[in-house]
Amino acid sequence: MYTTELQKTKAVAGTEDPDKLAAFEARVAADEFIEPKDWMPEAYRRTLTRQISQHAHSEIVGMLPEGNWITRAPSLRRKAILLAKVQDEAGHGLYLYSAAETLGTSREEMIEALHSGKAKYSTIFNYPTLTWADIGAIGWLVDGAAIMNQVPLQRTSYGPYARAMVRVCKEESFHQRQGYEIMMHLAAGTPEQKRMAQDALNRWWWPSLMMFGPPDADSPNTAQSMRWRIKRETNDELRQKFVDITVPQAEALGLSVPDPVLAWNEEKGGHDFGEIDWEEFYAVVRGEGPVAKERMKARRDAWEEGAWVREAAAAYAEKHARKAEAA
Ligand code: FAQ
Repeated sequence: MYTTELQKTKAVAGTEDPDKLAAFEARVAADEFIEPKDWMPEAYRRTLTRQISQHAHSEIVGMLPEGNWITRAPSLRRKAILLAKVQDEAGHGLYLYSAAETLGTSREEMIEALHSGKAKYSTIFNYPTLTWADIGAIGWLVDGAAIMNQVPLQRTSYGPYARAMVRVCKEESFHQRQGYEIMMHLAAGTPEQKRMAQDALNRWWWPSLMMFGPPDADSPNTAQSMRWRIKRETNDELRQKFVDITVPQAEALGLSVPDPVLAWNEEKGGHDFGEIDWEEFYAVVRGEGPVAKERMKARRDAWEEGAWVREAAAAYAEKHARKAEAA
């Protein structure tokens, strides 16, 4: 990893004005926020555009697995909560696209990159939601993992991204609790409901651990992103924290985490856990996830079917601009 890190630093230093680069690095090291009009190395701009836009895509594609259950929620209360949660995810996507746009890439370009398969979105949203318990498991585990990753991003070095994360984290916290509450009810319900909760945990546990990305040793972006304080903690550090917080929550539910080697390690003050199936992870990243094709088709269809709304909004804005000019 050290060699890669060194090579990357040299590559950045080789193409940028050394004085500007040094001043930029000093500001980042002093924990100052970098703002849209500030000078920044091109590689910093590129990495942020990649990460923020992929984060935005994840929020938008992430509406699909849960949206699938809005019409089948078991009560009016559950339906209202789920509807609000899915709408929140749309809002997160919009803040994030706006934050990414401040770096100079248009929303149309970002969306085109998603629809053409060039841009990634989180692997987790390529798994199907088979039962109502999956909605509980997503809130508890997926939003739980998202919070673990996003709380440090409130201190990321790019101002617009950091500020978007403050609001997003508040909402994710409500999402996590609503998911855990569903799991509490199911786990304390009939034997069949408890089985459903356990089955959802079995299916969502490992994909949730994959959300944090490849191990640090195999993560091409972590070293540079940590130095530029885009990422404040590494993939493995966050994954470990997530396991340590979540295992006691599973115990409180009376459910078992599907990992036979999971054990508390007194010496390291954390859990040891089993090897993640990285082949599965990379296959899903390549677009081979169980419902990847359905997800992308749903997104493209929504984009095409919504064209008339975008056209009407643009025509309305133009009409008002003309009126304002004439006045
Ligand atoms: N899925 O070198 P690294 C949510 C890619 S939260 C797909 O470690 P990096 C809320 C990575 O892009 C979920 N691809 O990369 C919600 C890179 O490829 P690239 C979204 C992944 O960026 C809840 C390559 O592997 N959260 O949606 C994944 O330093 C419920 C090498 O990886 C965020 O996006 C993955 N899991 O670290 C919504 C958080 N992991 O781009 C609805 C912000 C890695 O070079 C319902 N993002 N890859 O071609 C991050 O913190 C980082 O980007 C990581 C990856 C940690 C995801």
